[in-house]
Amino acid sequence: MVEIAGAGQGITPMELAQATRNRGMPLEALEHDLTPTGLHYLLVHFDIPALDPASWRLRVGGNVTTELELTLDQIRERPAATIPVTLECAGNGRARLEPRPMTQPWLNEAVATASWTGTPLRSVLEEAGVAPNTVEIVFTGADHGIEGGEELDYARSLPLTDALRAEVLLAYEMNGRPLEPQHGFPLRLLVPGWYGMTSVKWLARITAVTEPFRGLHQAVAYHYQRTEDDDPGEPVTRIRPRALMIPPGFPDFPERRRYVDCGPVSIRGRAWSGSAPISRVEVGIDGDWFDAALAEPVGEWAWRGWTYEWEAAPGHHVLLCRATDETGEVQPLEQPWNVQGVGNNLAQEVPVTVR
Ligand SMILES: Nc1nc2c(c(=O)[nH]1)N[C@H]1C(S)=C(S)[C@@H](COP(=O)(O)O)O[C@H]1N2
Ligand SMILES: [Mo]
Repeated sequence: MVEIAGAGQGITPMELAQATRNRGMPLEALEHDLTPTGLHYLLVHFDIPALDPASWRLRVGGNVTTELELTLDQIRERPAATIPVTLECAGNGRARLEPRPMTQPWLNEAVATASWTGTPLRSVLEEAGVAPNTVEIVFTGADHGIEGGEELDYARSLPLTDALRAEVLLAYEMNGRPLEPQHGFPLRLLVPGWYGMTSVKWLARITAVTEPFRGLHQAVAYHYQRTEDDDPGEPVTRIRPRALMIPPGFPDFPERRRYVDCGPVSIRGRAWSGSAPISRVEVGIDGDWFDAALAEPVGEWAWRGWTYEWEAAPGHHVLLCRATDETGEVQPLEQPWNVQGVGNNLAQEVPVTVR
């Protein structure tokens, strides 16, 4: 399904068309605890649907005792929760893989943190009365297209136990305002801790099912496939640990190499993991590793800041950073290659010239 670039093959017009539709978060925006909405990364497979909130309905059905049809106002009247959540695209880091899987060519910037407001999914499922033999809940978006040779709506499922977790929201506000069209207006699923594909935008239907959902975005896409032909791969689920630094100093244009003055340089960034809290961030300088100081997390499901004070000596240097979470998982220093280019949390590398 995903083609692999040939040796030395540059970015193709198809990849460029993806990249100009799907923006990343400029890494200097790691400065903000909560990413301003206009700087939040964006990923849209098909077209952004224009949905009329007056006629839009959320339909809840399938293996339930009571089918529901909810208006946006009815959803907004339900109990609400607001939580900061770090979202990251499973394809983040893809364009740094060698050879390169040829779809949305993210470098490191497909991540952001917003404050999301919505109603817990659990209470809606309880009201519908999910029948006991239900295995998964399927979430279908209002967007439609062709992918993998098949015409379909964007749709993903969650095991029932994950769907019932308290932090899973049906979100209608981002950073205190109604969702922008590109982020799923009027309503999206928000699954903290999981890679972004799980958080279905432009939500139209929620369906309880008795067999695992086999839709393309669930059963084929978002798998850690080692080979295209004989390995379906393990499904992509929670976000792997990652630290990113704000590239220090200032850049040149268009190369974006960094320049700093010699002396003390404060290196700062953010780190997150979808499985467990971040326990350690290390900064690599010309091959040696040093512990960074950790700030309080922005929230249970959001990134935490870190800083390292570097005494910069004149010359060319390579800075790296890597995170470890409380499960002991640490970012790799060699690429975790796979066919679809998902979950590449290879440590970030920033070349710097000190003047
Ligand atoms: N309906 C629908 N939901 C979707 C997508 C999509 O294309 N259609 N993209 C998914 C992917 S791959 C990601 S990474 C996140 C991105 O969310 P954002 O654009 O709000 O940052 O939305 C997810 N939800
Ligand atoms: Mo994604």
